[in-house]
Amino acid sequence: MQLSPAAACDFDPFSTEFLSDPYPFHEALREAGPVVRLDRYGIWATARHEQVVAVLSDYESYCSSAGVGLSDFRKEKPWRPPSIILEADPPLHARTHRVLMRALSPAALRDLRPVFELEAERLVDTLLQRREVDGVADIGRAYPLKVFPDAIGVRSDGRENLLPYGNMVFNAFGPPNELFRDAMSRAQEVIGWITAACERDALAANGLGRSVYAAHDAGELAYDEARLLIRSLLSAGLDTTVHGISNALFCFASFPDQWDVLRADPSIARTAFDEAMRLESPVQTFFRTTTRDVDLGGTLIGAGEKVLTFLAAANRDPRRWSDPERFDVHRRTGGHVGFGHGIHRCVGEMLSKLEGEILLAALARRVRAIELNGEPAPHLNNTLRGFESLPLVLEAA
Ligand code: OVV
Repeated sequence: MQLSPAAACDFDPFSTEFLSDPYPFHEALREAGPVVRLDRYGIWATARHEQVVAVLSDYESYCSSAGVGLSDFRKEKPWRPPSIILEADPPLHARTHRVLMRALSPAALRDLRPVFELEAERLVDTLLQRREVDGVADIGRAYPLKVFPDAIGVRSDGRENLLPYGNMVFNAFGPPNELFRDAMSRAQEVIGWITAACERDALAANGLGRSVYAAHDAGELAYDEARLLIRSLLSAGLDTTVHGISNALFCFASFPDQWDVLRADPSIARTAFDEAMRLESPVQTFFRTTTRDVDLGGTLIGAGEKVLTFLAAANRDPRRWSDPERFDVHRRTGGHVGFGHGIHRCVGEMLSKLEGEILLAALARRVRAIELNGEPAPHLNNTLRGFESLPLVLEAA
């Protein structure tokens, strides 16, 4: 193949302007070529589905152990000890991945369904007494903040540290900008609480967290590795689902005909949630680092370079999706990269879909209409897309 120079581009994908409304920038990035050069940070990037999948499929050429944010761990000290699953390559990754996949497998999650359903019904009871609600505070945060820490077995005191920690983690994948600095303002106490909450004795005996320590007891992991995997669950498991659920509500408020489709058949709630994760992906971006010279979409990239993959742009690439901006709960969502792709694909996918499916189905059975009740306010984060508030009116069925 003929190698061509990539288009240079001066967007800052971590600026307020970009993060507030990324989609016009995503389109420009996709149209600029299969690979672009982002001069401001001296990095490569791709916003097309084909190349994003190519990068994420080839974990030998595009590694994670140099960090999956802008910072190159080979040159800069990471802000915390690296994750031993997210920021790791095989063979370490294979060993830790196996443990978390088992801890979060469908079999492990089976007993959670009735608990999640009960909590969803309780939440809908209180929502319908109110009519005017905030889709973020009252639903998107309220539901995962109850069911997720309970499922893991996190201690009940101090749970208010969980979202600030996730906000730190996901801002830290970007540059050290104001978002990052603000998120880190209370870092010491938040990290202190998280560190303590990851210890075996801090976890409830019957939670999913303890099953990670069972792998330590079986000799698969060191104690400190088990602790770091609990930290991964607490890092990745809450902000993502908070925004996932809030963003799904935003999709339905923006496409009211699709709420009618779901109400007519709440059994499609899981696909509907997945379609929302395609259209309004909570995790917008991740980086990889090249381990050798590579040809990506006809552009030569040298070894040791950072490559930014725009997952959310790939999820709206018209080369892959028909009518990509349309929210269609009957769409065949397979192939979207909102949960990633390849060996690093989200290990919490089944847990997040259990939350999304159960909550959307409970709402669909009892809410006739979801309407916007004011301007949604974005929650800006260097990696996550979501809302700070989402004023809604819920009409009882
Ligand atoms: C997927 C993800 C996001 C953030 C943190 C982690 C993983 C982790 O392993 O700590």
